[in-house]
Amino acid sequence: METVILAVVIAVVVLAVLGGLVVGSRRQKSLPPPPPTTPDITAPPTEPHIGDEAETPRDEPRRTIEEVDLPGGRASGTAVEEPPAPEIPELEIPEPTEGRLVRLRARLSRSQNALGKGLLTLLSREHLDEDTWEEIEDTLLTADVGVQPTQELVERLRERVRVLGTRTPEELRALLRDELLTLVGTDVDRTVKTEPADRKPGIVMVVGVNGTGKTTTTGKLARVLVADGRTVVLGAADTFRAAAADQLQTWGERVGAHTVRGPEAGDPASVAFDAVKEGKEMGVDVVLIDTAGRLHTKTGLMDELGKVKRVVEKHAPLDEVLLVLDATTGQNGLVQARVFAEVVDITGIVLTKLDGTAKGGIVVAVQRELGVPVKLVGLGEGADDLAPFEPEAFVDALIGD
Ligand SMILES: Nc1nc2c(ncn2[C@@H]2O[C@H](COP(=O)(O)OP(=O)(O)O)[C@@H](O)[C@H]2O)c(=O)[nH]1
Ligand SMILES: [Mg+2]
Repeated sequence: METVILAVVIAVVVLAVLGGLVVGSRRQKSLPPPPPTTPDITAPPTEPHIGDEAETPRDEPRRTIEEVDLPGGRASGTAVEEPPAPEIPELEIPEPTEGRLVRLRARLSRSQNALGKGLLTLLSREHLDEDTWEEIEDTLLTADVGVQPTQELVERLRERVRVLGTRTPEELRALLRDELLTLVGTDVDRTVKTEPADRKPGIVMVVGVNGTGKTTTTGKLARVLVADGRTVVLGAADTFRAAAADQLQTWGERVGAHTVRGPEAGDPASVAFDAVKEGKEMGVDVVLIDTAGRLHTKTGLMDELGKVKRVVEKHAPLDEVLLVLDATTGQNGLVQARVFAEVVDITGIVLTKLDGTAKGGIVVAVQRELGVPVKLVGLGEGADDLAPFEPEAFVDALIGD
């Protein structure tokens, strides 16, 4: 009798468990979580336990192979307990630099609409009266071309339009293109000097106010050089935050460029010195030095940048000092430019964030201000969104096809 009762009890328990499993697996079916579009790397790796197959915890969708995206493409379906061993990053092959500005010309659409199209529309008016010329002037000023260049351009346009008499849209376009090109300047050497004839490595220092895009530009420039077949060492002379050096190092690792860094809050000049020293020892072609821009007083700036320059030049003279300016800051950028130019000899300008502004005329203004050519332009946050500045391609982008 007792054995019968025991058998019944066991049977009931077994049925209850099986029932639970069935319900569990049904529940699982009714729970297909939409696969997240981005992998949740914060979720702990799941380890199979008894019962896992039957029921998925509702608060934690099971990860599938597609959802796991390990760096370096080492995705695998097996869950691991240990964090993955440090990856040797796969080297990227940057895009060739040839024709980048043409590829990125659509990014100048804001400037194109505000400046190029605006001017063409105004010039196409049947009667070019005083008011229209004033509007043309305003358009140029609003695009940050600057007062002096604006007056020059308007004067020349007025004269040429008068001589022309009747005008076709093609004639006007050609005329405007010509005059804008004259303002931007076609006869200046805009190559970034990285290869002195008599020694290696070439030394480039990147300066500018915090947030203008110095580190990004240094990283992008490293890619440009690598794309052109050169070897590069990076010097992280922004020692204010470890994150700044990390940021630069990440850029370097992507293309196989070694980054020299010092202790946090260490001496920027000695990092720069060491970078050139290591570059020499490694026999690389170019050393790029990223600097800090977090300098509140002109004296502080003088002291620090001046010292970096002096110390580096114990190795060899700097081949290029690039001033990075944020095109969206307009006249403020010009004030900054002036201060930097007093501290170090700027040899080239990098205008960043031209993709986010209608003020493409700043190219003209800043060259006038410093008497130094714009050599590179930043047209986006992408790794290859830095282009050599070509006046023709730039003006063509402004006035459209
Ligand atoms: N849209 C756009 N953003 C840029 C460009 N250049 C840099 N940036 C962004 O500007 C921010 C500051 O850049 P960073 O290099 O850290 O500036 P730094 O403080 O001068 O070193 C970052 O978010 C960059 O992605 C550009 O040409 N276009
Ligand atoms: Mg920086």
